[in-house]
Amino acid sequence: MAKTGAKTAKSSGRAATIHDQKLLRGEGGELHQVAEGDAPALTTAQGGPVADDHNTLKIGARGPSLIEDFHFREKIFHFDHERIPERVVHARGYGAHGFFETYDSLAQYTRADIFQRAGEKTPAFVRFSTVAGSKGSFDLARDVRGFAVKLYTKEGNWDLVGNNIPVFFIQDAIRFPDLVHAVKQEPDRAFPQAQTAHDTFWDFISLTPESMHMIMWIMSDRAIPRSFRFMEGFGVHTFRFVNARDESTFVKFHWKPKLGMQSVVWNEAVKINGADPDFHRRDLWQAIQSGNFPEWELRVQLFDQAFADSFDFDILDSTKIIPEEILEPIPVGRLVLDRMPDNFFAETEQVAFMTQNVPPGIDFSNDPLLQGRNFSYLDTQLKRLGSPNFTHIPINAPKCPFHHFQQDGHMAMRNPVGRVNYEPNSFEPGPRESPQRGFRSFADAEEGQKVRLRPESFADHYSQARQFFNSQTPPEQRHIAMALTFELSKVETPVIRERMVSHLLNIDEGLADTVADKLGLKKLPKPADAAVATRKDLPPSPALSIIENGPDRFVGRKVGVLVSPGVDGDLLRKLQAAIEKEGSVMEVVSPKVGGVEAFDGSWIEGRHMIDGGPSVLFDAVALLVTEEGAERLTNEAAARDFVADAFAHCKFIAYAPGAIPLLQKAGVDPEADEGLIVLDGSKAIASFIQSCRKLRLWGREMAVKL
Ligand code: HDE
Repeated sequence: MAKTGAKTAKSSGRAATIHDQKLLRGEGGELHQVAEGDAPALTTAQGGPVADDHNTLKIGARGPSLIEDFHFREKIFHFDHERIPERVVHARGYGAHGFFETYDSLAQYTRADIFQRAGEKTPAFVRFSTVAGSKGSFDLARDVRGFAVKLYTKEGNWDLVGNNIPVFFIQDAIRFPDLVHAVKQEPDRAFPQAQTAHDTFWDFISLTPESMHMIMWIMSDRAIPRSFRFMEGFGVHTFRFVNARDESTFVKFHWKPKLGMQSVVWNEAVKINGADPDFHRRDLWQAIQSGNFPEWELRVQLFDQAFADSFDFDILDSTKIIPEEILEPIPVGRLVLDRMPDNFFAETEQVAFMTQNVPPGIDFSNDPLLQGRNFSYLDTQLKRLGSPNFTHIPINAPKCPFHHFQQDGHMAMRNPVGRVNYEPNSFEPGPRESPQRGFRSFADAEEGQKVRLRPESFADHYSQARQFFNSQTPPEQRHIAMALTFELSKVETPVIRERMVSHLLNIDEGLADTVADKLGLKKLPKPADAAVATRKDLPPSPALSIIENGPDRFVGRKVGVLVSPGVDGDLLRKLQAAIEKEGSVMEVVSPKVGGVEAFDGSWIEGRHMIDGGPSVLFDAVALLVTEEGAERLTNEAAARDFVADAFAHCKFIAYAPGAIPLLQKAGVDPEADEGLIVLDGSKAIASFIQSCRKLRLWGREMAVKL
């Protein structure tokens, strides 16, 4: 019986896979002979060479499997344990390596080594993320983006665990679990995924007036960024710099993207999520792999206690900003991302950020949100990574020398060597504590009673919300109104919608009116009564608008060019040259992905077929189609959508005269506005590129009623 089984395995079992066939062909013999020759032998995790990786050990070819099959057992056991818990928030993220370069010495303010020498380069790892969605959710959720930076300084890791929005929903960390429960999927039905547009979120928010400033930000275009590369980042809390004389200066950290800020519109975001759920990941991957390294400038707002005392709001309150017009952020260095991780899990998934990782010279303020975070991040790493030895994982290990006596525990990769694992001791000269070089907490004088109180100075929840709204351009204000309407239209409980409108009345009456009208409220509710009396009318802060601070450059952006057979090859090449000269990328969208033959007989390679390359994936589009091609494309819904969406999303559209039938069939008047540019030569190409620098033609928006 056993004899027959062995024979069957040899003759039919192995030859059954492509892998085997390839190897057999290569050597013309047995599988193991090939493995021992050209390729390294496959082994178990214990290092034992494996003879057969495709068939479990059985009694006969069709018989039961044997427990004795240690290779199968090990392989399936390891597979069954591949997942670790996803982050409870910020589960979906994407990271990259790079460096931070210090501009000038900041020794006057801080003794942190990273800020002592001009030109000093410090290795960095950054992880961007969405907050609410699971690991596999889509990139264009309306959400805050995490902007977590790990700087491997010579005095240990400094983690600046920030967001792309400078304020937060709550003032005290004790409320965080409730906030997160409310935003995540509702517990009975387990939906919606990665969305704030549901009852429990807006119920919590409408009962939490301190969240109103943040609500303005997350209902703005900031929550649907075009790319990680075009986002700002913020440390959010007030921190401290402490210098060698133990003097403290308050500091707020800002990251400014070199390529300027840019967002998408909501209708576009929804479509991107379908067309390419990995849109932000792919964007960062492509940019870095092609050598276009994204860059941010670190700027700091520095202030002393006297400024803090004179400022309208409490600098310990994370629901408030210090407007840049009041306190100018000073550039202190730049962050460049220039290398993707070798392995996503090993680096991006296992990276452990902790707000409490600060080097000597950087310290905390009493912000109750920050204080709570300092407590939370260690727990979360133990839960996620499973052992107190998570600092042994290379991505989390410091890159400077380190010496301590922590030992043992699960997965200990390195333990103190020798006899001595304690200090002080009389056997070894070190390591020893170092009052001079070590971290010394700023010796702030504290006294008071133990209380659970929110300070009065945290009470004004509407002034800065109103200031943010008033600082937006009209299209941006419209987007906020539409976002609120969309979100609240998904709320099924009418009283929650009304409660939200009653808060909006305290922010801006026009905004409240519009939202109430679009929601079909019969009459306006009474304004929410929480602390309205304290509301101030603050001057607008132009720095808060994305559109006002547009880059006026098209570098780092992408143009999609729709082509048909017979396209003018020369014009296409000229267009490509102009786009690339601008520092942007051109991708060809063609009826078949292989490409098309141009009129001059040259072959134009396609990057996408029309279904796979909708215009939402691009910043601007060109329609280089012949009249015959255009006529044919009018029959394809994807081609009509390509044009109609580009127009509706206020993008610049260049078109060869032959494209007119396609424009018309898509409902776009070829002469509707200056954003439609006839492409009939080099001059027109230049004017198209010039227009693209504005990124969008917002003047069109009212006409298309986005
Ligand atoms: Fe976090 N946050 N957070 N957070 N947070 C986490 O740590 C927490 C807050 C932020 O890419 C967790 O490793 C509390 C503000 C980012 O790996 C957890 C509070 C800001 C990331 C945690 C806050 C952030 C996290 C979950 C209220 C902006 C992703 C997984 C006091 C300044 C880091 C993890 C990465 C992640 C706790 C509020 C930013 C549970 C208790 C405010 C960018 O520890």
